[in-house]
Amino acid sequence: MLTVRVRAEGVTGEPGALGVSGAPGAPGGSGAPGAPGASAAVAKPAAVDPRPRSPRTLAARVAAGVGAFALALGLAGCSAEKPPVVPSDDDAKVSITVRVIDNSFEPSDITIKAGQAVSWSFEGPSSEHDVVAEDGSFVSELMAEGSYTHVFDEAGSFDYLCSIHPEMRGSITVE
Ligand SMILES: [Cu+2]
Repeated sequence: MLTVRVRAEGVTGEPGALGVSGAPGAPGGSGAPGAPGASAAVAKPAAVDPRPRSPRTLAARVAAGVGAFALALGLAGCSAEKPPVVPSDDDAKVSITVRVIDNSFEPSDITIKAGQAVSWSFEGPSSEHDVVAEDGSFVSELMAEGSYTHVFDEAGSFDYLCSIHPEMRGSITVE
């Protein structure tokens, strides 16, 4: 290791000092002794290297595994966990309209009275979104435009989100 470092330093110094004549000689000279020197050097710490290498490999495997799990969970979250769509109450008189835009509900937290209707206006513009109540009481389809309306007959607090953008969250408080 030390010899390699010294040679490397010498090589780096030579090109600057010797200029053109040193340049072609330095790469060839450093490459030839460098390769066997490195392999020889690696052969000795090879017994030691597996320790740092195997953790790296394990870490890589774990990372890959985590990624696979995340993908699996993500896929499961998109397809399996979304409750069935609840038909929109299109004929209801809308009390409050929530804008659904990339990527938020505005306003995200609203308070209404029992019997009032909330309408979500899907405005995109670059992505489809949906409204999914955590208790499944109101669930829209993925939409890029149009609206979804739900009448809240019972008091309570209803949290909801967009199934493909978990950071899109909102809540309806019904008094
Ligand atoms: Cu969304």
